[in-house]
Amino acid sequence: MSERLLVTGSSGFMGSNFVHHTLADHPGYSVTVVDATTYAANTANLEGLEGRIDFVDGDICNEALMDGLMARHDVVVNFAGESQVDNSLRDPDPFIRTNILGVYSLLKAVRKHGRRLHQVSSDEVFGDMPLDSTGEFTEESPYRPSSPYSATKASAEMLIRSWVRSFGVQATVSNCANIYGPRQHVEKFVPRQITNVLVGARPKLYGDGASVREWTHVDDHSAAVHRILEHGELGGQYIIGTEGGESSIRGVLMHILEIMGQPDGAFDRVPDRPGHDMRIATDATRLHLELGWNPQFSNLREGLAATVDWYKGNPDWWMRQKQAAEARYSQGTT
Ligand code: TDX
Repeated sequence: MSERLLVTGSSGFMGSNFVHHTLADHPGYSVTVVDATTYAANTANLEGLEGRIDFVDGDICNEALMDGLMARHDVVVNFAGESQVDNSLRDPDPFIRTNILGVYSLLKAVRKHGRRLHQVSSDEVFGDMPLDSTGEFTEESPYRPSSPYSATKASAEMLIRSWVRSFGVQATVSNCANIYGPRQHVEKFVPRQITNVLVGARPKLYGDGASVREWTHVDDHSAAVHRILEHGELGGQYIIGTEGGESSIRGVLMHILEIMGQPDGAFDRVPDRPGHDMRIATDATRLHLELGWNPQFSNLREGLAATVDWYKGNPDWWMRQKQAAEARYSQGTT
């Protein structure tokens, strides 16, 4: 019998990529998807998969729904969550609810039915490092979240750890860096700037753009999660990061401007994000050595060029959410 996989947050950027990846490369799974269709979802992301997967419209905070779903699935991969730092600064409520209480609801169902949970978490749980630092976060690093967003992701991980230890729940956690690629919501840095250029607006750089992140392509992220599902140690934690993928935000913007034929000064500086994480860098050695995962997209410029092409070719996908996202930015802290 095939393994029965439940994917939450399946209509978002990373969740939908994972569903496509699963159907293409891991035919041993039967797949059910569940999504609350918040602003971050786009039902077009799973178009064409009717008949190949089961669709459920629902919220991970709905305990009765999660209980019923876990009764008939073997493993749940949780992509559902609020993920934009700036939104969490404007209103932390949905973050507390979905990112903490939603994971609590999943834990209850997984525990009751003796199933497995994989939690998609963030490298932002570790906080940041000074810009002139050279170290990298590992799975052993202390948790020092800076924003309401990262505090809720860290909280969920704490719940999971304690459920593993106290109740023997089968769970794994991955911490990814900044993921980019096709179908990412335009509130995030890379698609925001690409679509700004496409609509004739200027890209927006927080402060001087010196903050540093590590960049991983979404296809590589999906492959890494499958490695963990297949070979990961239960109760284990794996950082997903791309060696050599570290770049300042300004550096990423310079690539985008060059790829899109813009002069390198064609952007606006806007006030910095409060509490802004300066440098986040991770060490994914455990995933490489123990599970043999290696990213396919190791050249950031090439990955960005392919991403620019996707946004150029799919204005209908992003135009509506662009207006809504920019309206949110215009009332916000940044
Ligand atoms: O318009 C912008 N201008 C800008 O300079 C935006 C939206 C962002 N930035 C800066 C802030 C960050 O230094 O770019 C960097 C990246 O910003 P985001 O895309 O908002 O991502 P970040 O805050 O780094 O968090 C991301 O990485 C970890 C994801 O949003 C998280 O969900 C993930 O867990």
